[in-house]
Amino acid sequence: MLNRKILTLTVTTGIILSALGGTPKALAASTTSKWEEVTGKYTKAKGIGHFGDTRILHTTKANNQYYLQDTTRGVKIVTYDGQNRDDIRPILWRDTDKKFYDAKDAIAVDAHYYAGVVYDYFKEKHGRNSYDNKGGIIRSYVRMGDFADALWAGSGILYGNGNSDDGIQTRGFSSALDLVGHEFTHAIISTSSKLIYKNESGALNEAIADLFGTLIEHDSYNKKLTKKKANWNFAEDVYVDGKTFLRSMNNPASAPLSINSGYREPLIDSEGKIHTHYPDHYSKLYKGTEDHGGVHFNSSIINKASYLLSEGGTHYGVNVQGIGKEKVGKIYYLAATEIFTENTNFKDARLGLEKAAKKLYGDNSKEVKQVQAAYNAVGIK
Ligand SMILES: [Ca+2]
Ligand SMILES: [Ca+2]
Ligand SMILES: [Zn+2]
Repeated sequence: MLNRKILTLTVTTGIILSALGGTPKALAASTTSKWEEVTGKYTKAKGIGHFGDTRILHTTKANNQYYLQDTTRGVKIVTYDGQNRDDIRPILWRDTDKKFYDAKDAIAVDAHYYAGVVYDYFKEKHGRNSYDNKGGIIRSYVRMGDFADALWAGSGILYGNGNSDDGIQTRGFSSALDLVGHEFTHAIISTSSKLIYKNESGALNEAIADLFGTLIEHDSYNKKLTKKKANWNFAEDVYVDGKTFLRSMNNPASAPLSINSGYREPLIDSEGKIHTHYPDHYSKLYKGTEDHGGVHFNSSIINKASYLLSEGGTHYGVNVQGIGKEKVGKIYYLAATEIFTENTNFKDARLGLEKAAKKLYGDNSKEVKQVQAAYNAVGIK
């Protein structure tokens, strides 16, 4: 029943269930009172994820079982089993022989391992200790039954098993590192700028989540943690066909609108304008009430600007010289955690990013000029 409820909510909100959309009551109750905990001995174990990579897992040994509880990062990182039940009774994911090698383990292995990768990225690159910068417990919750989505639910990340709804086969939603990073970034925003999940501030929230998910994917590839080449598409690893993706940061129009369950073609806004592709310019902004005011749609305008700022290019006749992923990460991180506020809109976002770039690189730096160029290119002036 609860799964059904979550499913209904996520169908209307797209890929995440936001703070504004609300957390299902039963889930909120179980996150505060029923998350299982164990005390025991720190132990390294191994597991195999969705793509066959063997991962080192940090676990806790207790009662001759090995639990997915990593006490080496922040307070801890824990991964729970939803047991494909209709109600929520999270128990720690466990194994008896330290080898999380069964096919059913893959979703838990990837969730647990990638939570650590994401934690490490923000610690190393931005000095942040977990999403709240206080070492907050990172909870992942997998085996949610027939539920094809991932979401940040206020106190944990929930990953669906995947299914073949809409004729498109999806695998466990913890399989995509960019998606794991995306949900974790929502958690960071929820404890810092608190961008309201509606209209432009909500789309900005979505875009920042896409950006860090993608930067983490690239960082992971550079560190050789994964063999799969990094890219600027989003959530592609979830799709079994190997070619579908949810969104594209470099070429928003290349992602099919129909994939995101929040949008059905044609998307018609309150001014009667028909939207057939994700927008890459402010003149293509969706104005309407679907999906909290198009938060997973209008985010593509910011996504394109973020991509241009990193990699460069000419867009609508405006040339942008890329400053690279490291600097883009620093500028957006500073803006998202210290400059943006709950109501920051796209124009404020440009100003906030300029401010961040000035603080980091100087008032007349090329970085500031390229922030301006990237936002000029997508029509945000
Ligand atoms: Ca085993
Ligand atoms: Ca990707
Ligand atoms: Zn999201």
